[in-house]
Amino acid sequence: MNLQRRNVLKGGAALAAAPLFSSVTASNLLGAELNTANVRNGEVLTAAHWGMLKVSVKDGKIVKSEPFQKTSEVYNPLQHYTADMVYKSRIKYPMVRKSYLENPDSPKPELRGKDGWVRVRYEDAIKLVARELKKTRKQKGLEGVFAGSYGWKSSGNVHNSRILLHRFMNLSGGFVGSLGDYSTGASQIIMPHVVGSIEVYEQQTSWPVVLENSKVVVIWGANPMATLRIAWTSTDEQGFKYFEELKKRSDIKVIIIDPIRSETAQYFDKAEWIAPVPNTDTAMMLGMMHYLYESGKYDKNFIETYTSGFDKFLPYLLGKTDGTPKNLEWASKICGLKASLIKELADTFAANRTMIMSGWGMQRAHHGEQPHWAMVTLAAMLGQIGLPGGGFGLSYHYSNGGAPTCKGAVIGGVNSASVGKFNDEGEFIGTDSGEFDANGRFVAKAAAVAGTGQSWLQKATNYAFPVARIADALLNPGKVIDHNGKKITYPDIDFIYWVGGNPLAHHQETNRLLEAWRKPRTVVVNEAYWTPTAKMADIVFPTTTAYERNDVTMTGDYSNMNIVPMKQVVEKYGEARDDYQIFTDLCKAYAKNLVVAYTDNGKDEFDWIKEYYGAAYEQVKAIPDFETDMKPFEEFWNENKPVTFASTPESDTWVRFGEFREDPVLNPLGTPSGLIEIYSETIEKMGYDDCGAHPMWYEPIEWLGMKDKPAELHMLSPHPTDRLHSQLNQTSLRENYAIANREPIWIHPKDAAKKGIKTGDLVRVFNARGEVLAGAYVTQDIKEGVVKLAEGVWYDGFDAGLCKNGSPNVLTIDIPTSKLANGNISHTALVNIEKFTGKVPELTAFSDPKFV
Ligand SMILES: Nc1nc2c(c(=O)[nH]1)N[C@H]1C(S)=C(S)[C@@H](COP(=O)(O)OP(=O)(O)OC[C@H]3O[C@@H](n4cnc5c(=O)[nH]c(N)nc54)[C@H](O)[C@@H]3O)O[C@H]1N2
Ligand SMILES: Nc1nc2c(c(=O)[nH]1)N[C@H]1C(S)=C(S)[C@@H](COP(=O)(O)OP(=O)(O)OC[C@H]3O[C@@H](n4cnc5c(=O)[nH]c(N)nc54)[C@H](O)[C@@H]3O)O[C@H]1N2
Ligand SMILES: [Mo]
Repeated sequence: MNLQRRNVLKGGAALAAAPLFSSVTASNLLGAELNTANVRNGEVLTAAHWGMLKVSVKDGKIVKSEPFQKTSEVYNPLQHYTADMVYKSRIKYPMVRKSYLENPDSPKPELRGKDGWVRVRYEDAIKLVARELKKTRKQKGLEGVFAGSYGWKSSGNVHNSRILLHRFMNLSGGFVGSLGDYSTGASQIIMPHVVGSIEVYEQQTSWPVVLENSKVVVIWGANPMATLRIAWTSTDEQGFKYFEELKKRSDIKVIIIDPIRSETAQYFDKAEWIAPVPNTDTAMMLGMMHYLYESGKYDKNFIETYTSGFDKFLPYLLGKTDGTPKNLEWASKICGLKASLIKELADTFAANRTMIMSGWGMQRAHHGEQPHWAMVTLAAMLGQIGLPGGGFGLSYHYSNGGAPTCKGAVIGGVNSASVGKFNDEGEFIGTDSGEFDANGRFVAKAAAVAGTGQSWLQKATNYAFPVARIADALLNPGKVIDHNGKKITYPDIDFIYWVGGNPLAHHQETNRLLEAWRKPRTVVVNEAYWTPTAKMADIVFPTTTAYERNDVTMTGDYSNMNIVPMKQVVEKYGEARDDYQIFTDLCKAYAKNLVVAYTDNGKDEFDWIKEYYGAAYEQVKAIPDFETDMKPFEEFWNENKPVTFASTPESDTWVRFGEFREDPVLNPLGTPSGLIEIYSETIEKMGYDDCGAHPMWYEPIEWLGMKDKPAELHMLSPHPTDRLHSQLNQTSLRENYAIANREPIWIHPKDAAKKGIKTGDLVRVFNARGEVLAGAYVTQDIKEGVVKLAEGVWYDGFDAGLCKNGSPNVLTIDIPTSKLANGNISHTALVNIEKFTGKVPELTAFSDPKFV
């Protein structure tokens, strides 16, 4: 496999594609004796999304948490709150909602989030879930069971709660899954039509190449100094190191285009900060393209050699199709920047080797397919795609894209298995790809491969729908929607099982979600904490955190830099159990012999860890002339140290689209034409009214330039600097940013003055969709007319009707980007703001719900 070109499919193939190396066991890894005992006093190495951690333990309690190593001067506060993550807002016992326990057949779902909770015995909760799941499958078929279960579950390849749930749900009879993600919903669908790959999770032109060749770096709608605090596996921290180097380089001009003067803009204090009206970047780019064309400053040769359909886009650009030339003045009126500035930017990009590093915020907006398509078209006109340090990159801000890929091995992970078959007695007898041998061992023939459309998820994907359509699907069973050229019929969901995600925080238009969430008969949630999603369940299993179990992970989604032992730091909390334990017990309660397949003949966490590590070890040993300090498993585990791999000269000098540029005939892109498609005939054939065949400016449903604005200010809800979404919201890190004990909302001094709002004030933020309380932060670091309220806030409105903690998703809009991608549009929303004058309600976001 060419490591540099591999897809880094988040949540997908990278983790789940591990073959079943059932022959590798502890006994054929010679070495020291394995020490599995917990440290009661001392330092333990583990890892989280926010990096490798050195956690100090005293008398079995966490007393300190620090980065394992120092990679740059950049401070990452997320690394210091492990103790709070173990001890705060935890669920102690299995619990069942009162009305559900009284009558699961008629459980008053409308009381979800309001009912009292009853503590039950774990064994009884297991039996209840197994029985009700079976009942739903009998009544509604597998399409009645939703287990898409989107979210940022903890690091670790064994205790991967989402895949563990899928494995259980597949083997026990199948389920409805979900398509795509919230991160790049629009981009990951449009980019394959344009450049033949998803781009957003692909390796980027390597950082050393950028630092050597780029003269201009444009950070467009990205906030890497915040978003690089974490990674999907665990951060290798390389991104900060490279951005730190970029800052030192006075010969490279940095330009930041963002309505917010983000942490990144503040870090690059000498950079130019350009603040367009939110959601208008496509118009701004069209203006630049019009200028480049008219002035003849575009790269005609590149357009002719490497792209297709420019001629069909041109009439639109020049205004021949609609009478509106997309010139500088036109763009200026929409994006609120001076025409001379837009021109100057275009000139700067054209005259210098320019790398456009884009984040994903701009595509999490209405018609979010357009900005990245327009960006690729702009980059094509600049003609630098495939040159060292030129072109565009959609992942420099995420999981350390651009950190050169290392040579070594990748750790595998638990897979989702295949859909189970049962005999007339209801006993599990095998799957399409696995059966019992004469000795009663379950043998999985083919390795199950994750990814939509693969056989293992076939039954589920027949009903799967785009992930951010969850509320729409729950509310409208049987509704047919368009999606990327296909029709999808929503299933009739009556049972939800969620692990490793917090939809009551992450999904748009919370009040609509609440209504939808109160439709199914049963909701089961595995959670460590009393999150709003746990509070909206019927049955809750308390789970361990990653610090209460043993596991293994890589760091560096692109670099594959380290293999890290994730050692259990402390004892399991209260009655918390591992997700793996819970699903193992559910298998036992569900059907005879099911557990044999689920656990692959009885494996425990160490059996899996050894298997994955062992396979990686064999892989590394098989590389000819490869020097590595990778040791047999026992030594690795006992040592309390990561295995570190190094990059190669080839990966250090790698240029995205370099081969394509060298020879587009021998190395075509994966598009129908093999070229960059500025015009897509595939999309043309779909005939959608909200996504045409070339990049276009569409007015978003709500924005500052619209007629008859339904509210005054544009709210952006970017990713939180001091959290990973809703994770860490309950920790004392919140004291550093909360204002008036609420989520802070940034507002420009002029807007604040009009409302008599000062920093520190408690404010009410509202629109037709709902209202929240927030704490005002008056600052010049935001464009006038725009407010910022970060996502990932624990919703706190079950008793109040308004969210007392300030969750922006109460105010966002639950419609899709377009029929093409059906991504969420969380950065498109207008809101009003005023000083809150009523009786201040008590914050209950982090407290237990009502127990009876
Ligand atoms: N307004 C707005 N909304 C957004 C966005 C935005 O930009 N603006 N961004 C969107 C994006 S890109 C994303 S990715 C989503 C993120 O949304 P989520 O991924 O749902 O957010 P998290 O808070 O990370 O939720 C993870 C949950 O899993 C739990 N968990 C962790 N480890 C385990 C485990 O081992 N077992 C179990 N059972 N549970 C575990 C954690 O306690 C936590 O509650 O939000 C989306 N929502
Ligand atoms: N610390 C931390 N890091 C994270 C996460 C986290 O929760 N916390 N989440 C991770 C995840 S799951 C994801 S998907 C990524 C998300 O990465 P992104 O999607 O890139 O992050 P956002 O914060 O949504 O947006 C980035 C920037 O875009 C700006 N922006 C929003 N709308 C517009 C617009 O219309 N035009 C322009 N020019 N700019 C705009 C925002 O102000 C913000 O500064 O981050 C990852 N990293
Ligand atoms: Mo995301």
